[in-house]
Amino acid sequence: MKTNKTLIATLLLTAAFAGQALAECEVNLRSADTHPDGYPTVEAVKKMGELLKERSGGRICVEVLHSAQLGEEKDTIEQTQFGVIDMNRVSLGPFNNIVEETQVVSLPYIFRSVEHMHQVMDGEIGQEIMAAFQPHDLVGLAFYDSGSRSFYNSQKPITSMADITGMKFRVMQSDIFVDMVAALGGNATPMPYGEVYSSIQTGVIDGAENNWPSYDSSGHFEVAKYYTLDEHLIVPEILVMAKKSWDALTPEDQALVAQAAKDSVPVMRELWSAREAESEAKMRAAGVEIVENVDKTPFIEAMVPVYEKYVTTDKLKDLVTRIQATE
Ligand code: GTR
Repeated sequence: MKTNKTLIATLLLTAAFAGQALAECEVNLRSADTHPDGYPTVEAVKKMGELLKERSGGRICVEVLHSAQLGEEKDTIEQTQFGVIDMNRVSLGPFNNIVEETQVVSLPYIFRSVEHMHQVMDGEIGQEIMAAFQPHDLVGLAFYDSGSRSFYNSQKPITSMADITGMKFRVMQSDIFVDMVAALGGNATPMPYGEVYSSIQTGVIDGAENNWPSYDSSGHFEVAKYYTLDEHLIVPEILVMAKKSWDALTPEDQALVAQAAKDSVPVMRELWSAREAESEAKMRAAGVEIVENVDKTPFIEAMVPVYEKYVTTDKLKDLVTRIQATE
């Protein structure tokens, strides 16, 4: 009897604490991510949530819905614009057809290195691109890393551009990437990330392109073991918030959100570097055939028509010139 009473008391106390914890969380920001739990982007947004909860005295929480629980990137972007999803961590690639300014940082070989990309995104140009999300009902909070993307396929080692002729690749949902593959002599199919594994497996496509951590965590290496380090894209990623969710916050809380997002960037960069090295080592150990010293010059030269097609307005021309001039 006594034990029962203790048990009931304990249960009541636990329930009271749980209730209190929930009640404290006045605002719960749901954040989408296509990547699995533990991936650097997912962990960085969780970290942002921890900082925010702490600094708001437990009032504002972030719930990261990873593993594409809320859908594929293109759909979650729309839902974030509508305010159905509060926050979203996405590549800038799928934004190309919505926010024109993101096209310049999605151009192949626009960045000479990840350091060059950091210089650009951490400075004035990054701020301008961030501001360009506002008219599309989104508030840009932070840019994250994504290393560099290279081609992989199930058929053969790609040692030069000529090997790409006639091959079929999946690309992210943006016209630039379709034209990029065409300029190299291949065929591209824009497709949601979640469909790539089975499409390679069933031979609908020969391969895709991505960075080491995505190639690893998606399991694509299991069905496409030839990876060529041509590093054609260094596309930054972004954490955005629905304007609707942003407007529902007080200016003080908006400042807390912005600061927590900013503070998650160095955390993300550290997680990213570690994960990139870890995934690369894992892929090598798994027997992936890597083509390392591919001559990038023909790849770079082949991109001239892509730049000509997309860099057409004065605004975009100016951005490209300033990016190229950034040390
Ligand atoms: C990853 C990126 C994702 C997604 C994916 C893709 O590198 O982090 O946000 O864009 O690539 O290829 O769809």
